[in-house]
Amino acid sequence: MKIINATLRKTPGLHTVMCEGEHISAITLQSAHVPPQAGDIDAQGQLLIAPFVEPHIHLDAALTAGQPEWNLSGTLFEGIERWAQRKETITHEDTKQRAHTTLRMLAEHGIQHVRTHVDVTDPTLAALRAMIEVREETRHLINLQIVAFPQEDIESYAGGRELMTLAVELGADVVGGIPHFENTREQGVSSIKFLMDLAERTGCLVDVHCDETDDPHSRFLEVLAEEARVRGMGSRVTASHTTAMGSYDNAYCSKLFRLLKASGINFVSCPTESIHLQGRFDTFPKRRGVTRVAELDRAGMNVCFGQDSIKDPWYPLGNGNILRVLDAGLHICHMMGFEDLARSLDLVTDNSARTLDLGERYGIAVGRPANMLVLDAESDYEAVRRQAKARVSIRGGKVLMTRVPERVEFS
Ligand code: 17E
Ligand code: FE2
Repeated sequence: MKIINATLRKTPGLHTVMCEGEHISAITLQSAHVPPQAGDIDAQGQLLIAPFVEPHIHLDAALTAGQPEWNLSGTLFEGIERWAQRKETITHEDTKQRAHTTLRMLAEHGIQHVRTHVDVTDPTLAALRAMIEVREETRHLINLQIVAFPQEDIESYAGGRELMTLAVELGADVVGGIPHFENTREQGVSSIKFLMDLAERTGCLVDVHCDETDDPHSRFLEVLAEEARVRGMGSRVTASHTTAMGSYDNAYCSKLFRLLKASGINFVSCPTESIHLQGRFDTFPKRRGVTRVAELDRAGMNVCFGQDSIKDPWYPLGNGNILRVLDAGLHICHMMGFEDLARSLDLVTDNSARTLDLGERYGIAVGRPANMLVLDAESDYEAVRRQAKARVSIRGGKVLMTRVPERVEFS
């Protein structure tokens, strides 16, 4: 396979990218636009990028909004209650079917790597067992990482530690946590020590729902970062949400940032989700309830954007389009300066791939898997402004999907 007339991010000129089998075999700079020959994919000067990444979604809960009741307060806590009701009725087939439908939506939007949290506070682990099958059944579309996520806590839930351990034995890739939701601060701290031990022992990655609250006293991030630093595990550890950081005062944050940087951990922000769920206990002025994305980024830390939900008890909208989240996130996080816009796709591609620890399994470079998108835009700026879609999605050196651009005709 050969892709011609491609614009690569951060590299001037038009390029030809050759694939052999499932890998990229050559990348050459063209001296001019070249005419297509039979079988070539002509990027027509538009961006050829590594696939979009979804670093944070809850596939087990997707498409269950309103079942059996809607979240009327819009809080995280009512979401957890509504989900506990729906969880009683989940089945293996129901979970698989909703996960397959949702993954297809993600693939349609050019996503080829997904990290999903799956609730393991269920004595039967029904959703986890289903998702492990889905991970195999969807390999042609995407690579799926499964997080053992203790939605109703590790320490405050009966058998929580055993369920986490069993989930990893059954094949979870990543260890999760939710320290801010444990009954006490001490349980939050001990849940982090437990989950870091589990990950270190088993070689799993770590992704913790951490301080997803507007409570400025929720300070589990420092505990997670220090555990990661001391164990030398930073690049394998992610703190998701960290919305309390939007409420920390600057004096504390300036000390915290020193530790965060030394730890080398990754950050995921879900800006559409957080702008919806947080700020719910404020009147006016009302907090944005989102972590310090621009500040983390400017301090040289790795931060990316995720969707979190599609039509679930926490969030009623969503459609798989990560550029919608990028658009909203850039607004919410005050990242609309030209320099931010001009590299905005980092937040949904390279930074997310680093969070997922994909290493050489990701990126447009010789020897790496031939997974790529031709986007309907010539720059990051235009891609986010126009909510550009993937025209072609290439996976393993073959065309996975093509999109016929919509045509508008005035009469
Ligand atoms: N569970 C949770 O604790 N937080 C969220 N944002 C979602 C599920 C979607
Ligand atoms: Fe989440």
